[in-house]
Amino acid sequence: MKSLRSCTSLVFTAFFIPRQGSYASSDYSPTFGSNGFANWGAGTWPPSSVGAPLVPQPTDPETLALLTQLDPVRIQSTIQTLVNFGTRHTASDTTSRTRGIGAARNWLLSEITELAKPSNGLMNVSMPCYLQEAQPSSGMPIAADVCNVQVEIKGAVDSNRTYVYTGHYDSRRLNNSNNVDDAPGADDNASAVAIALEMVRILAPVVAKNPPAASIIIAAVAGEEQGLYGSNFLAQTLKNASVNVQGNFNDDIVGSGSNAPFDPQNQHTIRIFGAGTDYLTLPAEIITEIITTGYQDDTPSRHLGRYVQEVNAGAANTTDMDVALIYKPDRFHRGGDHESFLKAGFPGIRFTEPQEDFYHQHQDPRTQDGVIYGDEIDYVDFNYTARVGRVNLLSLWSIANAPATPSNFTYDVSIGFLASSLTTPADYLENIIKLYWNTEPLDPLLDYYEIWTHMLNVGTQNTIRLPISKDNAVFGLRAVGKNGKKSPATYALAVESEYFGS
Ligand SMILES: *[C@@H]1O[C@H](CO)[C@@H](O)[C@H](O)[C@H]1NC(C)=O
Ligand SMILES: *[C@@H]1O[C@H](CO)[C@@H](O)[C@H](O)[C@H]1NC(C)=O
Ligand SMILES: *[C@@H]1O[C@H](CO)[C@@H](O)[C@H](O)[C@H]1NC(C)=O
Ligand SMILES: *[C@@H]1O[C@H](CO)[C@@H](O)[C@H](O)[C@H]1NC(C)=O
Ligand SMILES: *[C@@H]1O[C@H](CO)[C@@H](O)[C@H](O)[C@H]1NC(C)=O
Ligand SMILES: *[C@@H]1O[C@H](CO)[C@@H](O)[C@H](O)[C@H]1NC(C)=O
Ligand SMILES: *[C@@H]1O[C@H](CO)[C@@H](O)[C@H](O)[C@H]1NC(C)=O
Ligand SMILES: CC(=O)N[C@H]1CO[C@H](CO)[C@@H](O)[C@@H]1O
Repeated sequence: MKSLRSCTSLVFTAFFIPRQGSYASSDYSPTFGSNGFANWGAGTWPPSSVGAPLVPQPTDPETLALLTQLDPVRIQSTIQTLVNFGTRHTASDTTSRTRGIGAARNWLLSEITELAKPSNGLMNVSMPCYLQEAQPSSGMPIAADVCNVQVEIKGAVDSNRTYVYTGHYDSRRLNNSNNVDDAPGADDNASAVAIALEMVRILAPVVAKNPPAASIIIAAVAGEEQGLYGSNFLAQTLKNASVNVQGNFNDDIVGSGSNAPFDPQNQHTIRIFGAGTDYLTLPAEIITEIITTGYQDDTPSRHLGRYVQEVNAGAANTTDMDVALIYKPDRFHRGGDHESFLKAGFPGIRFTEPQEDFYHQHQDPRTQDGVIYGDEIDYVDFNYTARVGRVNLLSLWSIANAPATPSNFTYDVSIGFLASSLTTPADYLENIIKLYWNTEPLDPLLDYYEIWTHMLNVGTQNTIRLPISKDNAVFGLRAVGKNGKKSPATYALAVESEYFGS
C-alpha cells in the first residue's frame, strides 16, 4: 500500500462507468419526531428514497428447530463435571484422573468425541497442545502443556472461510499462580464450554446430512487466565496456515442474568463487545483513512456484532433473548480470548452476561463476614446459559450458511466532490457516491448484493452510483444468499486494502 490517493486514481480509472443509475427506489416516507423535525437519529439517516430501513433477518424453521434443543440439564451436568475437577488451573495436575486440568481436558476430549459421532466423521475432533514455558508473573509457576479441545467442520462450499467459537475451560483463584487449591470456575468459564458441547451435540447429526457452506471450529481453550495462551495458539495456527477466518465468537462468563438491578430483563439479555479501530492490524495510513472518513464504528468486529443482533432480532421468539452490542473491545480493564483473534487480524466479539457478579468470579470459595464468595455452580442459571447458547448456535450456523462478506468495497473520491479542474465532468459535482466492489471470484451462494445501512438490492453487478451524499451516510455492502441468508456488512473506503480480504 503506497500513497492512498494515487492508489485510488489508479484503481478507478479502468472501472469508471458513467451514470449507471440502476438503483431501485421505494416510497419516500420520512418519520417525524414530536418536535416536527425529521427523525434523523442514528441509523435513520438519510431520509432519502434510496433503499428500505433495516429489518430483522428471518431464520428458516430448520435452524429455529435446532435452537430449541439447547438443554439446560445437559449444561448443568457439563458445568458440574468441570467443577468437580477441583481446579482447572492451566498449570495444575495432569496425572490424576479426577483432579486438575489434565483430567478435565481428557474428559472434554472423550465427551466431545462421543458427541461428534453422529456426524459420521464430518466433525474432526482433536486436542492440539504446545508447551508453554513458566511465566511466574502471569500465573504460570511452572511450564505446562496448553491444550485446546476442538472440533473442525469443513465447509462444503468454501472450506477456507472459517468461523470460530471459543470458550475457555481453565479456571483460577484470586492468586492466579495457585495451581493446587479449588477453583470451581462455574460461570467463568465452564458456562461457555457447556455451550460448546451442546453445539457439537446438536450439530453432529445435522452436518452428517448437510455440512455448512463455510467451515466451523468449536473450541474449548486453555490458558485464558494466564495470558490467552490457548486461543492465541489457535488464532496463530490459523493465521500461519492462511485460513480465511471471518469471525470469532468468544463466550466467557455467560452463566447468569439474574443480578440486580435489571432483573428480570437481564435474564433475557446478552452483551456483545465489539472492538473499534484500535484493534485493526492494518497499516497506520489505512486506520487514519478509516477515522478521517468516519468509519471507525464500522469495523468487521462491530459488523459481526450487528449481524448477531439483526439475526437474533428475527428469531427472538425462539431465542427469548435481546442482544446488547457494546462499542468497546471488552469490559473495563478486562480481556478475553477474542483478543487473540483481533491481534491475528481476524474479527472477533465477546459474549458476556449483562451484569457480572464479582462476588463469584476468581474468588477463593469461602464465607467471610457473612458474605459467600466463589465461582460456584449455585450461581449459574442453566436456563440462562441455554438461551445464550441459542443465540450462539443461531449466529454460528446462519453465518456459516450465508455467502461470504463482500470484499474490496470502495468508492470514487472524485465523484460527488469538489471539482479538481476545469474539465471535471459536471455530473461529478452532484451530491452522489459511486461505489465499487469485487464480484470475483463468484460466490456460488450469492443471490444479490445489498447496500447497507438502507437496504438496497443492487443485483450482481460490481458498481453502483447512488444519489446520496457521502457526507451524511455510512455505507456498507453485504451479500444475500439464494437461501435468503445475509452476510455481515463490510464498509466503504476510498482505498483498496487487504482489510477487505483481497
Ligand atoms: C479492488 O477494486 C478495484 C476497482 O474498484 C480494482 O481495480 C482492484 O483490482 C480491486 N482490488 C482487488 C485486490 O481485488
Ligand atoms: C483434524 O484436525 C487436526 C487439527 O487441526 C488436523 O491436524 C488434522 O489434519 C485434521 N484431520 C482431518 C482428517 O481433517
Ligand atoms: C500464590 O501462589 C503461589 C503458588 O502456590 C505461591 O508461591 C505464592 O506465594 C502465592 N502468592 C501469594 C501472594 O500468596
Ligand atoms: C506462527 O508462525 C510464526 C512465524 O513463523 C511462528 O513464530 C509461530 O510459532 C507460529 N505459531 C504457531 C501457533 O504455529
Ligand atoms: C484462504 O484465504 C486466504 C485469504 O483470506 C488466502 O490468503 C489463502 O490463500 C486461502 N487459502 C486457500 C487454500 O485458498
Ligand atoms: C413473535 O411473537 C409475537 C407475539 O406472539 C408475534 O406477534 C410476532 O409476529 C412473532 N415474530 C416472529 C418473527 O415470528
Ligand atoms: C428453568 O426452566 C425450567 C423449565 O422451564 C423451570 O422449571 C425452572 O424453574 C427454570 N429454572 C430457573 C432457575 O429459572
Ligand atoms: C472469573 C473470570 O472472570 N474469569 C475470566 C473469564 O474469562 C475472562 C476473559 O475471557 C477473564 O477476564 C476472566 O478473568
